[in-house]
Amino acid sequence: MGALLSRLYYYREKKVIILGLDNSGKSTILSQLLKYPKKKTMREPYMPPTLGFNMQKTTFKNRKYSLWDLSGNSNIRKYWKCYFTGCNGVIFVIDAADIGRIDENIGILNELVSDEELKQLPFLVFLHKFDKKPNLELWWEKIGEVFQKRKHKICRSTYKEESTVYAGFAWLAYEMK
Ligand SMILES: Nc1nc2c(ncn2[C@@H]2O[C@H](COP(=O)(O)OP(=O)(O)OP(=O)(O)O)[C@@H](O)[C@H]2O)c(=O)[nH]1
Ligand SMILES: [Mg+2]
Repeated sequence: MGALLSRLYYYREKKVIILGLDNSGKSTILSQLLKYPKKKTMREPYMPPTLGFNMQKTTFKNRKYSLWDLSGNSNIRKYWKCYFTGCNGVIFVIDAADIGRIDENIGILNELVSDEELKQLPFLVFLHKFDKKPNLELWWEKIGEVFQKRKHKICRSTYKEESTVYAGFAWLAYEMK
């Protein structure tokens, strides 16, 4: 009976929220995940800023997910919390080429990491737009300080390479088991 229940839980749809500052690349990453397992590289995406949120369902390696892409607009961020309930994992997307927003990113990450509803959840951080050759080491150091021993993974990503996004998501999927 216990084995059956844990199997049912394993295959139950998991809720993932995709957070990050405006223009960081959340909707682009969502569209990459929706294309899984196609390996065709994207053209430079035309993505208008998300208004409110965009929820899409997908299947990744035989398991179902609802992916909640929330707007990063500063007026909308205060409403992110409304979407935390029932969440199983968090993706945080950073425009790693925008070094001028490092403090803003780290401040928000600190708030998220200490949020009661997100406390037990695995965090996947994408250092996005690495095609622009950002200084990733600086980000790694700062983000490492935020998480310390807490469960997280940092992956670089770009619209030019789906495989990096899939590898990161595979880690999150495993941790949400
Ligand atoms: N160079 C480069 N540009 C990218 C990449 N991914 C996305 N972009 C561009 O970055 C801009 C923002 O991408 P979005 O995916 O809309 O960002 P977002 O985080 O959803 O933004 P909001 O909805 O406003 O919160 C778009 O103009 C994309 O074309 C990438 O890997 N490299
Ligand atoms: Mg968006």
